[in-house]
Amino acid sequence: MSVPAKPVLLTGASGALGRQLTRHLAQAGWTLRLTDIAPFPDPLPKGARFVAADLNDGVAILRLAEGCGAILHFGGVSVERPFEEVLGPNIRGLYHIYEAARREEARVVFASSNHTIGFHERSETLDHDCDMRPDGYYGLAKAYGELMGRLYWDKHGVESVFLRIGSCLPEPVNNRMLSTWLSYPDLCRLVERCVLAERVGCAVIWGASNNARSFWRKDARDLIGWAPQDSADTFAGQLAGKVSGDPVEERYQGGPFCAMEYSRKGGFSPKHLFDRK
Ligand code: 15L
Repeated sequence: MSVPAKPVLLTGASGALGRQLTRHLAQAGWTLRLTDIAPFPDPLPKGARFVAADLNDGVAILRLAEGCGAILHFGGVSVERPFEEVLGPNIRGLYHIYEAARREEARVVFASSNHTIGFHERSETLDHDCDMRPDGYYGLAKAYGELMGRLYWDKHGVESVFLRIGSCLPEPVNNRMLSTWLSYPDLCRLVERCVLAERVGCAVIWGASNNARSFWRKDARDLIGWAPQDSADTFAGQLAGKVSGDPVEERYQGGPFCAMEYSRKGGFSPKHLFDRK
């Protein structure tokens, strides 16, 4: 595997995905600048240094990005939370990341999420250019991030890859994840390609392994040269019946995030004026 010419900044390095990426990319010989608001819990691998920082602190982010050729932005709140908790790290923080990328002429690989489109029904198969239908403040902030990247591409030529990550865990744990699961090795290979690909422009990739039950179809994977090698299909026997029993959760792609604080009255009646189906 090749090594990028410049150091790579990874935010959210102390989180589950950040730790996987750190191990994998350091092993491949990459020079990594790691950051997170929480301390890095593992021994620091060769070629990596860690500086704790809050994404709200624009000056700290600009300093961290100095001389970097790519920013892997995996930091911020990673689950559904009240708006005020999401606002700082996920909205203001994104602005700091994109300002740093503009200054350094760096490429951004943004850990977006399936929760940008969570209110599409599970019966739909989506392409990268489908409507955004966020299922909470977290998904909304990820949608904002993708649009922020679009703005910086159109106005400043900052390249971005938006990874709409499904469920990135060691193994799928329920029926929904037979569609949404992304293995750690597939994630690592995907991020590698996002950085090493010659040109990416402003691209969306569905972050899911090669799952037969996938909700998602077209994206920019051929452009960056990535094909997932793992699949949730091998877990189908044990997980097919593993459902929550919540009708909102089971109806929509975003699953449990859709059901949180759900208060729409009248169930799914077609009488709803704004129902699109
Ligand atoms: C995400 O975006 C979350 O970060 C993660 O915690 C999972 O809930 C995942 O989506 C999912 O939808 O399974």
